[in-house]
Amino acid sequence: MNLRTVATTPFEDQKPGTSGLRKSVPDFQKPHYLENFIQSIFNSLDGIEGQTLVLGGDGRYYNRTAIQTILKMAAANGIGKVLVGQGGILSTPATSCIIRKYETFGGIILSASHNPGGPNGDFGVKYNISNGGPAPEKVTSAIFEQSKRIQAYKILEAADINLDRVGTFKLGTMEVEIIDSVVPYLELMESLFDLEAIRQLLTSGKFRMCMDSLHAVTGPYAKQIFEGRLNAPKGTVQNGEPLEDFGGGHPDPNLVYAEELVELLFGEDAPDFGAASDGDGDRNMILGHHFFVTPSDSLAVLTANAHLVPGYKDGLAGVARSMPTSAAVDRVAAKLGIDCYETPTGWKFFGNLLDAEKATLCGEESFGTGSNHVREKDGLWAILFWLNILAVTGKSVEELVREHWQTYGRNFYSRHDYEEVDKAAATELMDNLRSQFTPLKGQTFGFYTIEYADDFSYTDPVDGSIAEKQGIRIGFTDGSRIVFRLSGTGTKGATLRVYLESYEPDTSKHGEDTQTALGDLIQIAKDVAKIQEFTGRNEPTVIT
Ligand code: G16
Repeated sequence: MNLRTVATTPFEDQKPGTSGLRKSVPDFQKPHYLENFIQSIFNSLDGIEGQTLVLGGDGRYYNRTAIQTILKMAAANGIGKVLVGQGGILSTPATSCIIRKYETFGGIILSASHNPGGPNGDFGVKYNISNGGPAPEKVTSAIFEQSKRIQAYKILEAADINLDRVGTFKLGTMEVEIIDSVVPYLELMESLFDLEAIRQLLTSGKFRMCMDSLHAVTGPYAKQIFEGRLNAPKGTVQNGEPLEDFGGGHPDPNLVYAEELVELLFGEDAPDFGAASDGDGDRNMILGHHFFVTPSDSLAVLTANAHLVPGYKDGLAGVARSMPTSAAVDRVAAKLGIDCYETPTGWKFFGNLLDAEKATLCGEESFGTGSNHVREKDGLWAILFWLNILAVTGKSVEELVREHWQTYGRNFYSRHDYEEVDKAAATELMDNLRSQFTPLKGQTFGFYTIEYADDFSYTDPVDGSIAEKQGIRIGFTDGSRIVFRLSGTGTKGATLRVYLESYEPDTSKHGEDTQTALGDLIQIAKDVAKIQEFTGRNEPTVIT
């Protein structure tokens, strides 16, 4: 076995985005591209020699190839041991769970999350730190700095490791342990939820559920949990076989991309409960019989009912939501008398709040919900949380949500995405909005008067770090909001996200269609941001 030091030159585009480095597979296949980024991670981490790392991915195309390369580079860089998910598969929340359980130095997750896969799809690399969560900005910035001045990387010349056999192997002096990742994850779920109550619900003959893994990473986990441990009928998990191209689908659990599940839940003879998760298993979508739960409402409902769930029955330290997420959870927090934190988009911003025990539950409008049990959002955890509440209350999803609105009022909420627009035009649109902050204040559009217009900036209450320009907010005097952001996870052009929210306390109006209720705000957003003028588009590509 030979240790090689390979000369290389920097790539200029290795700046991690909202969640790690995401590029197309052909980008990652460029000679030295993956190696440069991995070496930059190793170079940026002090004291990594002799340490243990976790490594796995969502099973997308290039996962296995990348894992073999990373293992050989880890061995050449003096890493002591790497724990790898069997078959190279590890969901993002399971990776977080394993980092925490085995107290490893960190972990590398190979995923482009909800982005499509396959030879022309996307791939991604994310580094997680020892708390199990995404690397904070100071770490990702250090990695980026290393990537700009890299001149060489180290790699061991060795045969590939068999990723499919559980066991311990040697790669040079480094140990590689292939582990079954479902077992530690299931153990963690056992410690949080009343699985017996859920099992009784699922086997009662009176309740039917469908879980759609969208041919992505949660398939093996979901089958073992729902059809195995919880005795749900075979076939409860659909699209449960992880495929390298996700069966040609877009592994994003929303109303547009999880259409098979949506058709089922809104069709004739629909089941009582439907759920989906994304490419790497951290996102979730919750559906009831002919009913969609927005991620913002989901966070609020989980918070209001957490006392019914064993792992959270002693109360919540606090809650946190990303800024564009609706304020539904704020109302629950106020009633419970706990703090509610508003962070920038990106799960990494919750890490400090969770570590400092300031927040117990966290959530984002982008179909992410999680808690302090790991340091990532967790799709299957959210689904089990919902099932636990349904099992204890005996209510339907719709009943729970409607009763919630009766108590707290309804935050009508929607996100409009304009995908793959010209990057320069999208940047100009944002800059143009910024230039209008002062004149916009006090302007009236029909019933709505603008109270403030600003750029959201966040000071972390734990370490004082500051994140600026985290989305443009336009707030109205009645509490309604429009938020504009450019996505940090896309790989083609730019994606303009427009988040719309209005609050309705009047129960008699809670049945209104969301897009109708938000109609005026939708038009104001288009006019104020001059969306058509800058992007050439008048309608969004995805509405959730
Ligand atoms: C990532 C982050 C989330 C963020 C989402 C959307 O999710 O972990 O915190 O909300 O991206 O980000 P953006 O609006 O910038 O595209 P995931 O599931 O892609 O890892």
